[in-house]
Amino acid sequence: MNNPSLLRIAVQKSGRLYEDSVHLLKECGIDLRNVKDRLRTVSENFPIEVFFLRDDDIPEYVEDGVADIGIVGQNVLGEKDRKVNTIEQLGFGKCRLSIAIPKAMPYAGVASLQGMRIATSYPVLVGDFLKRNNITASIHEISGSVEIAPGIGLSDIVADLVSSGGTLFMNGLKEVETILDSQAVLIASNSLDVERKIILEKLLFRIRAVKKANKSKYILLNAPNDKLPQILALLPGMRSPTVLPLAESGWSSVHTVLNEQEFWEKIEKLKEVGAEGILVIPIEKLVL
Ligand code: PRT
Ligand code: ZN
Repeated sequence: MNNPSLLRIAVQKSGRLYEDSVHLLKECGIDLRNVKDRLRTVSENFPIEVFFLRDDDIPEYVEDGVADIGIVGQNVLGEKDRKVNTIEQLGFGKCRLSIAIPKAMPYAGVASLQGMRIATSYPVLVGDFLKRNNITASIHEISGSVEIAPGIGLSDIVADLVSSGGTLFMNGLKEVETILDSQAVLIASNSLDVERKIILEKLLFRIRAVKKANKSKYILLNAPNDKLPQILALLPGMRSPTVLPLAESGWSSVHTVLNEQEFWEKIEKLKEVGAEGILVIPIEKLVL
């Protein structure tokens, strides 16, 4: 019998998602000791048990209820087509599944893919893409080193994951179509009992606080009082910015939280309207 008071999470055992997955759990305040070289571990301060698995197997384990939740790339999820719920995008493991062709090959849109031999580890996603676009092409499923396939005559073109584009470039290939944009997501079984749902809610609450914190910065700046209206007009704040008098009369200290996306633009504008001594501090957790 499984201990019903533990939420079982499946994460990648080693590979590109391992570090970020374990880091996220740790940022959520979950103690995981001796995770290296272990297949499972139970946290000492949160009711969670972690299973370390190959990423390809995670959707199946979660569908079957062997694990309650899991962290996996949307690319794997799309390829495996398992009945699980996607409950949160996690913002790491970002990549795209793209079609790439030899640099010298002419390309005039998807019609150019007609009749091609495509090497890929994602036959389902690629097959769907071809069908949507009314293209007939042959798919050669290979499990790794896809990018060398055209060079050794195994295929004409490839469909593979791309992040920086460096691997394609080094193999003389160019990206021509994006099939899927992907990132790591939290998935959950359809049949969680009430007790595990409650633990999952607690975990999700923490994950969202960590994500918000990672996207935000705490800003402190000094402002001459006569410039305060213009400075405050630039700042959103959570309620409103905090304004405190400085020891030097005529000056105030302004504290607020800024979103990562608008950060640089705001900082430049704040300087233009008279803000000085701008201090930027990372936020560990943000609970709204
Ligand atoms: O052993 P296991 O089966 O668990 O791992 P794996 O070898 O199948 O997967 P792994 O660890 O390579 O990747 C795990 C997940 O990371 C993937 O399923 C994606 O969701 C995500 N991810 C993010 C990537 C990449 N970025 C990525 N760049 N997965 C693979 N790549 C490979 C790509 O296949 C190509 O070979 O990196 C190369 C391209 O990278 P760039 O930067 O040169 O474009
Ligand atoms: Zn894998």
